[in-house]
Amino acid sequence: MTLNLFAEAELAQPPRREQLATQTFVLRGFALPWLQALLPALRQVVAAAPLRRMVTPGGFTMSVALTNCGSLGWTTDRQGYRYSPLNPATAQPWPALPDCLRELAQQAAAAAGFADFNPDACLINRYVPGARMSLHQDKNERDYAAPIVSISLGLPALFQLGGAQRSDPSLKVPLLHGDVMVWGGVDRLRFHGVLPLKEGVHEVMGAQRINLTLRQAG
Ligand code: MD6
Ligand code: FE
Repeated sequence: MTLNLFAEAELAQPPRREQLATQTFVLRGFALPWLQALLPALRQVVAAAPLRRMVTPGGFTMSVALTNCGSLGWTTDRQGYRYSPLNPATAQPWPALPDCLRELAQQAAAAAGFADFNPDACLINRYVPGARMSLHQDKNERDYAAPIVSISLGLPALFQLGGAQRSDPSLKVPLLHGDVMVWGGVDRLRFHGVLPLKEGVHEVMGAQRINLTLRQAG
């Protein structure tokens, strides 16, 4: 019998960790081993709390459709951005955070140097080709000490990682199916965004990108 030592060595590699800034990391492929459990759990979440294009305080309809799971969910309407325990579309609590998603987020945070991450909110963003997220800071969480764990699924995206000022130059980071980005600490308030999604069909996820961001919001 011939052993394919190269293939075995590759399987045994820990996921690659790229450092983008002092406390910003991309863990390449980190989510892949969780997907068999995670994808059915996400389907249940989305069935109970359908993805919806929400309106910004400025009156624009977002190109990204979103929903949430966890005890708090991020929403926007003409009144502003906020975290709420209820889904405004149904007046029901958001679906619970699946255990596999909490474990994945905790392990990713730990791999990036953030111990004891205990998320209470997971924002689920769905991008179809052309959808984008303009530069913003994440400032609706109560405590900036906790990191944010961001999981990318489906079509590749170009993530813009900027600085403390909107006008600072930004790094363009490709995020692929299964990649997990973790950032916090001194990088917590960096401006960031996602460039318009390119056309394509992903073999597992179809013609879309799903991004999950887990936080300690409350
Ligand atoms: C996205 N992500 O990747 C949008 N925010 O689709 C975010 O806006 C984001 O990935 C804070 C921390 C991580 C993120
Ligand atoms: Fe953000």
